[in-house]
Amino acid sequence: MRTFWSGGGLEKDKNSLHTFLTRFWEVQAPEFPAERETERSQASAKFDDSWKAAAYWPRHDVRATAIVRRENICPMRRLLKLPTLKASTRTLHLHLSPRPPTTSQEVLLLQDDDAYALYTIGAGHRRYGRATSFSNLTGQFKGSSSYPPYMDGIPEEYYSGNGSHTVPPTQRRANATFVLLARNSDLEGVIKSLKQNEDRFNKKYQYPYTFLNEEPFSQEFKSRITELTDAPVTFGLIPHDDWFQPDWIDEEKARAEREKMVKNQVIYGGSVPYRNMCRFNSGFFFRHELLQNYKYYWRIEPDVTFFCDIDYDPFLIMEDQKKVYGFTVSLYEYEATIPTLWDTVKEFIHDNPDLVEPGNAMNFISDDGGNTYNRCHFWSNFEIGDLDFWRSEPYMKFFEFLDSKGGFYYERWGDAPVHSIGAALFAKKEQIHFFNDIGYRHNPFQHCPQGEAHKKGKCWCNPRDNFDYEWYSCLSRYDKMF
Ligand SMILES: Nc1nc2c(ncn2[C@@H]2O[C@H](COP(=O)(O)OP(=O)(O)OP(=O)(O)O)[C@@H](O)[C@H]2O)c(=O)[nH]1
Ligand SMILES: [Mg+2]
Repeated sequence: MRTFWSGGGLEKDKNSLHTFLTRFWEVQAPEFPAERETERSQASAKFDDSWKAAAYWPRHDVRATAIVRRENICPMRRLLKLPTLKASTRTLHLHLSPRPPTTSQEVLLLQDDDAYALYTIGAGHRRYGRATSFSNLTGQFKGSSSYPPYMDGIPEEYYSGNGSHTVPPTQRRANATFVLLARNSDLEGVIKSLKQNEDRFNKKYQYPYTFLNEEPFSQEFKSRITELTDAPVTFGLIPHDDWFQPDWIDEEKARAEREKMVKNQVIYGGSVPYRNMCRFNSGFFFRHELLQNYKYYWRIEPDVTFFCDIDYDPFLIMEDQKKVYGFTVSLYEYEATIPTLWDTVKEFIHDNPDLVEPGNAMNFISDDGGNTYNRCHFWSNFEIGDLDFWRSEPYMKFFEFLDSKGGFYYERWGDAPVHSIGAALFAKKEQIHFFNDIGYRHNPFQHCPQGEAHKKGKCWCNPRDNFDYEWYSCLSRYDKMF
């Protein structure tokens, strides 16, 4: 038996362990506790097993059989110091237990026929820290790039000093704005989001706000918003043709499809304004005249929650690390809203192979190299992105092609899958960033930073309520790409 103690942040280790499990082993047939049988069968019906056990860890007791990938047997034997792990041994029994000796420690028990090893990871034994943390173990398998870059955290120099309430106006800023698309009737929800954004982040940084609407904003809307912030605020009108259903859409056909969706209880299935909104966000907002001179944007929606202090400038991370898209939650799209979307995407790729970026994030959106769409997308109610990326030739051509098929109206293509597929095809995977330290909720899901990140951001969300590795989340697919 051998015990490894980790001194790194627990969260970092959890993520690394997760990568470790999903990346180097194929974890199969987890046995869920009896009381979770319903979830187990739902999960098996929908998703592959490889990430399932890890997705449930560490909140539940999970037993699973792991098949060690052949090429990893030797390095594993060395690293885990399991002398009996013979080259021929590929099956291990895993026990991921939520009941270690203390709450800050988690246990991973590996067993094969002859031996077992007990690994405890936790924050309590810093003396043995670095050399034995799971982050380091995973790093040793494939060099430092064997886990997603976000797990390294935001470099310390980006944090403004503890207790400082403002960032000097002379300090470097990005060319960036918040973007809020809203109706006058969204005012109360917008106020809630904006006040939190001010308190958690923008009071210090003073980035401007850009509001967009297809109708003029009311005087009440404008005054209630402007009194919330010292940052510049502008209110823009969306050009008619960028918003409303184009004339060339066959309205009879579109109406019939809407009625079908209503009958099938597809969310927003009967709504034309919702479709206008999805199409506008997919292909027009970044071309609005008020956004022309900006490079980066942060999208905010009504009624969202920001849980943590953001003491660094996410826009500078985007700029300095050449990121083009940032997210906090990812999940599966409703199939009923996008029946022909992927075929259309494939047609586009077939006709424009040169536009697809090498080193892209195809593995996030497809499990079979692009043949089918796995419905994973980044939840676009939160986005920090590069406006020039959307304005670039590949994405513009892509959007025009999708739009020409009419799927925004004949189906109900969302801006979330459209942006996500665009980002996955035309950016390098490293350019898509998971903002792990931004605690965020848009009902009904939330990302709550774990461990050190939770503490650092003084987050007020319950760390147990975190969507990251729940069964409907796609984050493990994102992790697996690296
Ligand atoms: N100007 C304008 N904005 C809209 C309209 N419909 C939606 N929006 C905005 O578009 C964004 C997305 O709309 P939501 O209603 O939040 O859609 P959702 O996030 O998919 O669904 P829920 O938030 O769960 O209702 C929000 O910022 C809305 O304020 C509209 O008809 N006009
Ligand atoms: Mg919303």
